[in-house]
Amino acid sequence: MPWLALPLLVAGCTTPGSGEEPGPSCPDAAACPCQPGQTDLPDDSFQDSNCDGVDGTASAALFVDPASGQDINTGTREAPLKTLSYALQRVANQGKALYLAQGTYDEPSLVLDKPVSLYGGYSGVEGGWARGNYTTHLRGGGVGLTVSGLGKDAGITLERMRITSASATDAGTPSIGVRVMYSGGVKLRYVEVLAGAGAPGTPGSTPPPNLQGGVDGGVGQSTFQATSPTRADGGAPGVGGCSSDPAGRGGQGGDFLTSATDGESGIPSADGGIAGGRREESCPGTCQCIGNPGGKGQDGAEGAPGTDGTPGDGIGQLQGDSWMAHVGATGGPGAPGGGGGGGGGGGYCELTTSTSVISQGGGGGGGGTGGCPGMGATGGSGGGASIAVLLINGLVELESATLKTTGGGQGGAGAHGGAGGPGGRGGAGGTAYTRTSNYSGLVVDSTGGPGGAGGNGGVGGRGGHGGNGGGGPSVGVWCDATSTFIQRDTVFDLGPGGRPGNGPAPTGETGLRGQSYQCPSAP
Ligand SMILES: [Ca+2]
Repeated sequence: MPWLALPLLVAGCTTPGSGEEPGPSCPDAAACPCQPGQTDLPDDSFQDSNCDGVDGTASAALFVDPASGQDINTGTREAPLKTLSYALQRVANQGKALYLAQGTYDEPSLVLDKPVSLYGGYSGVEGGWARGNYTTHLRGGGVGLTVSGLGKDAGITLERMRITSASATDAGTPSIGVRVMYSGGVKLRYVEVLAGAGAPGTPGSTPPPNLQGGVDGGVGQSTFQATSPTRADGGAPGVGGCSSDPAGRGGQGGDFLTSATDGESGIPSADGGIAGGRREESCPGTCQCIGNPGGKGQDGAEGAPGTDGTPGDGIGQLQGDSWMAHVGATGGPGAPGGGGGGGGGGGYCELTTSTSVISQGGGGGGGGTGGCPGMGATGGSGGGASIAVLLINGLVELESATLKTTGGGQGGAGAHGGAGGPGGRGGAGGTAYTRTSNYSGLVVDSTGGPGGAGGNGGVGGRGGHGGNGGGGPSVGVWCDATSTFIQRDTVFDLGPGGRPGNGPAPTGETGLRGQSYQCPSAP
């Protein structure tokens, strides 16, 4: 019945009252008339194709308006809901899409876990639900929006929305604009995503100083009577403690016709004290005689510092359902301090005019052993990432999307290495007895030289500095091994990668900056 088909066509393509002549094509989409019963999805020319008064199908949607909606409402145009989270609970039972009015939706932990499309760009109640360049802004938390658990082909669209994530505040944590997990068939059209800044990384910590010192050297022997039966011995070196480098024994004091001896060297580099020389005096010119003192042993060498921890990278890794920073390595322990040198023995004294008037020198003190090594400091953690779209087992299609990142956080500074313990103290040199005698009617005092003090053990080497954390990455799309995305006309506007930590260890890596990371090339 062709006569019946023609009037239907005419009616279907004529806007009542416009007088517009129908045509097969209606070339100007905005002027194209509506037809009741026609399929009407929200489209790019904002066309009401089924004459129900909105772009899209009012009966297939719940309406949400943050300005004038109420969550006790039914979700119609006249009585819209207020929050996305409540609308998502409601829509799960009805299988509808959500039509979103302009305005800001402050919903910090929104999870889209039902196969529901979100269409923004509506004016809302005040504007009669016209659709156009109205800004629908979902302002989320550390993750702007999570899409989760929709299976391989959810068949959903997020359209004409601005989705922002808050800058991260907990040290080293990321800010992620949109996270799609375990969901495929997710399309983002005319969506602007802005990830906030990643948080700065955690600094490392310096361990407490190692209080364990070296072992003290022994005291040199003193001469204790007018004529000691034996020479004064040098003090024993300290033995034990952390250091395996021996300290030096003190030198022996001098005796009549026998020179004092030098102190032994400490290992690796502390010289022993020089022996005091014999000193002669004649009387009556001076009726007092003092032997030359032994030299002090040299202090032990400070232990070498530990190796610095290697810096963390500026990439980090996925962990569970999120991203985590890497940490700079802990520094190595320092080396123990070296042993102190022994003190030199004291010289003896004699009167040239009488070999019977002599006195012995004291023994040198023993060297102390080195102090215990300092511990390495812990490294700084990396700065948090700024990721516009994170995909974990996600398959996403981007069309005319704008992906922005604010930038990665600065890496935490590796800490200073811990201080080493003090060296053992060198032993004191032995003192010498003063001998008083009469010689040809004169009173003569003669005193041997005192022994030199032993050298102190070296300070333990400080621990290595902790590695500096890397800067946080700044990435448009980050994929795990099971994710990919395809895109058309995507604009990337990426903030900088974070700066590395600035501790004393070598500089770390600046945060990675790139449009995508580990995403396979589009099929
Ligand atoms: Ca419509």
